[in-house]
Amino acid sequence: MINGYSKRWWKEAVVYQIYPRSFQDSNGDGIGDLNGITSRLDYLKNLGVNVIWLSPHFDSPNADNGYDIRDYRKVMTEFGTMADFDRMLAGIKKRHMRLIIDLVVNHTSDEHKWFQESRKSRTNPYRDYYIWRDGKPNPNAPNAPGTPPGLDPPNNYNSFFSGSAWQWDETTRQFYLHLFAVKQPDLNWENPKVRQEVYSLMRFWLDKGVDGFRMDVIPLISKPTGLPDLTPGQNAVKLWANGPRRDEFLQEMNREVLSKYDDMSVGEAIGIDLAGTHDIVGEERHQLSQIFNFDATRIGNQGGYNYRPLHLPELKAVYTAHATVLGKQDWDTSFLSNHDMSRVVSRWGDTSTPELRALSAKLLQTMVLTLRGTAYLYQGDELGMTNYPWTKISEFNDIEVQNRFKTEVAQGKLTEQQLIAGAAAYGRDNARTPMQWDKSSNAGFSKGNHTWEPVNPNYLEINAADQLKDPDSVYHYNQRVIALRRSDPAFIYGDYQDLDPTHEQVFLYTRTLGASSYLIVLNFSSQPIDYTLPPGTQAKTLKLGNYKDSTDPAESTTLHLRPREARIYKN
Ligand code: TEU
Ligand code: CA
Repeated sequence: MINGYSKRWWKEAVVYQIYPRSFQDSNGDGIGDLNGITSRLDYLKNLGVNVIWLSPHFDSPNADNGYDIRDYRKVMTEFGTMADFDRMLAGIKKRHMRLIIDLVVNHTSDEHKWFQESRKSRTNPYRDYYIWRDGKPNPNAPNAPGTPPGLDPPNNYNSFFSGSAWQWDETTRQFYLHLFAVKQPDLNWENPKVRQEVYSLMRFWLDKGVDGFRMDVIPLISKPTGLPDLTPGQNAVKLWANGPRRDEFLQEMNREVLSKYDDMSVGEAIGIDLAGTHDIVGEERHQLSQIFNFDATRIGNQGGYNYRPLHLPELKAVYTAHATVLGKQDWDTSFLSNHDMSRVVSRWGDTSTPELRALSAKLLQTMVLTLRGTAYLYQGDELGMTNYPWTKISEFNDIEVQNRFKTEVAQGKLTEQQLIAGAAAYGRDNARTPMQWDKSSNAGFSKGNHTWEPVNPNYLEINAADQLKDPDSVYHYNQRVIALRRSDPAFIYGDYQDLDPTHEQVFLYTRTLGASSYLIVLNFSSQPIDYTLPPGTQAKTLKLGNYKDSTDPAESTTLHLRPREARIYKN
């Protein structure tokens, strides 16, 4: 035990998320692949990350870029073969890194053989692998495309990807549930056969040497009893994420699989608030190791792609709440980005000049790497990669954008320009443009003449090759912060305290473990600030900063902070 926490490898990890489609193409088809990842393992090892989270690599028709799985035991053809996977895994292990893969078992692809069988007849043995219901008679039914005259869907649930969450199937004249795309039918976890199929596929990958799972929308697996209509104003995701058998299923998964391996599990816990976190991650609950709780990253979200500007005290309040509500039995995560979000430096940094962009990227990564919990970095953030300059609806690959265009824009709820502006600022495609490796064509991502997402034209200014040669680059700065974090357990198991919760520009907090205490100072504004430390606060030895030099002598009580300046002091 350290400071009341049990010591675990996954608590000390710095995880790097790879979205394989956009990481490195090795065969010139413009799509990233597993051999491409293998060719970049030294880059990751040298960065200092020690766990890789691989977004889905399984066989998929890519309705949702791999989050619609057609065969859980087959590698997606575009990504390579099982031999390529084994070679990648061996390369990861050889470098003393670990691999967690993406477990997407709330739903499958509609092309999965289970669903192909399920939809054949109401008596098919696979029928109850999914959630089928009769429609509700309604003589005035709007007869939406694909639904029969005189019937409404079984209830009023809407999909995350626009439109009803129910799809009519003419063959058996019932609707099936899909909380996401039509091509992503929800599995029926009430069916013990489904659960055993999931546990079996989990063992298949764990027995190959995989070190655990990121679990896609895992709180949604237990559907509300009777699938009742949502009442006006009711939060659908909260209802779906807190079903009656969720914890029972997760405890069964832990008992039958997770507890039998030295693995980690991180749940993508949409719909779970801080108060509900212990139920899933508490060590005595024997469910998951940790969850992604989106309190921080969803700050300012006003629905869809509408966000208020970041108000720093609101963000600080989230971290203090986590530090006070979560006990020593509950492990947290620290992240600001993933494949479902815009680039964090464009979202919460200043990209108006190359200098401010680099400073902002370093500042944001400093925060992720010094807050409480397992740290997660998203591919490209270690370079300060930015949003792409989207201009047309047709440029967006994301089904979320395309479906909003087909529904909300078609229905006049928002204009095409509004959708383009929203998706350009906050859409998921921003995180999915190809990694920017060097100045060669397609930023070194692909030797092909077409890439599946456009390469950001700023690859000439932002690319790994240039940054590997520049000791003051965002990449090397990340390397130094990761090394500092790894050098002292205070950053892992230390207590957290916010020393100035109301300040609107400066984030000032400590990480303390016994005699070891660090002061982290972050100027979130692009203006210089003469910041007087709260009484009794010390800034003794500057260990690391995102400016080349420090203007303030040791033990200063007023810090002359420069725009987007980050400093880590050891006291
Ligand atoms: O994301 C679930 C999820 O909540 C996101 O769809 C989010 O609501 C949305 O993107 C906000 O813009 C997981 C995966 O991370 C995502 O890539 C998949 O599309 C989704 O589940 C379905 O598998
Ligand atoms: Ca390829």
